[in-house]
Amino acid sequence: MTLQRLFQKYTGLLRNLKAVYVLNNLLNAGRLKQNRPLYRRYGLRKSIFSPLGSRDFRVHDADIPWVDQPDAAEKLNQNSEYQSFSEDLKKKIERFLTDGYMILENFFPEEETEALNLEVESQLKAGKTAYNYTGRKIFNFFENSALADRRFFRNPELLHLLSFLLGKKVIPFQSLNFTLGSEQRAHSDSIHMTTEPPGYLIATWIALEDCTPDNGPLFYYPGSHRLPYVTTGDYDSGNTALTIGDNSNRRYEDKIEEIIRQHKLQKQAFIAKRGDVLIWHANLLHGGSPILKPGATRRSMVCHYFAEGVICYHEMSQRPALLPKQGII
Ligand SMILES: O=C(O)CCC(=O)C(=O)O
Repeated sequence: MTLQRLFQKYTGLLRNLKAVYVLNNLLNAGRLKQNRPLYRRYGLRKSIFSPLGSRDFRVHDADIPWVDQPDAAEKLNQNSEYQSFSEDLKKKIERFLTDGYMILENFFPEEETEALNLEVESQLKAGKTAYNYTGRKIFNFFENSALADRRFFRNPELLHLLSFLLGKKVIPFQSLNFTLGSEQRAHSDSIHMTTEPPGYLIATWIALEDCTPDNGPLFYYPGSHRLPYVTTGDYDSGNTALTIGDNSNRRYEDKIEEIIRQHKLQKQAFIAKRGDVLIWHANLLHGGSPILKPGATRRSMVCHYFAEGVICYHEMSQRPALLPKQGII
């Protein structure tokens, strides 16, 4: 088992030590090398193996994703790629600007979602894959399954749309498969997967079975992507020069709850049908509803994508992201 796989199971003290991540960075030097020119480009003077966080970028680069620019809607009409999309997709892209998400109904046929569910189930049974330390998430199942990889994680039509939405080519970064709802509290992915310039992350959420109000559906807060990005400097993370604060994630989620109350954000549940895909903006607040029917399954897959040519890191754990080898530019 690689150190990284071992760490996915581990929940103890070592998780809080920045030095452990530095060691892991050194062991994965090949996957960090591409950061050297990026650090130079964005004026960052530090080792590619060092801890990395938003405090290292006191002034952000002027590059703002086009979807977040004030004249994004007007720019669309002059965009030839946009003109090539169907009328239905054009409307969804327009709504993405204001809502921070879009839903592609019935994107995957039932045979494909069924085949993926069977593969997940049989590999879990055979011990060829496993949940990580959360007990709910199966990390990077695409590494175990050509179907998960080619049809879901690297689906050409989705990659094309995601690259359009980010305005840069996307790098498939990570996938998570669930068999039960996550019941995760509201958060923005940008605290976990962060970029400089900010906003260059995007995700797909794929329903592998029908959702109901009681099997822990995904929820989200439309329009919340327009709020400022929350960083570890915005709440009492407990981080020190050498450690990540105890319960840093809980403290972050408390902060998000406060923001939701303050802005009176309206929650919406995604009662998805099998095969539906939801695409969310890097800063859209979302999470998993409580499972009201004990034992009810809610099979789904989440895929996260960074953009090429930006610095990718993990603000919560203050470390550079280890991009997959094929993503190296
Ligand atoms: O599927 C869910 O319940 C939530 C997943 C999620 O929040 C995430 O992957 O960031």
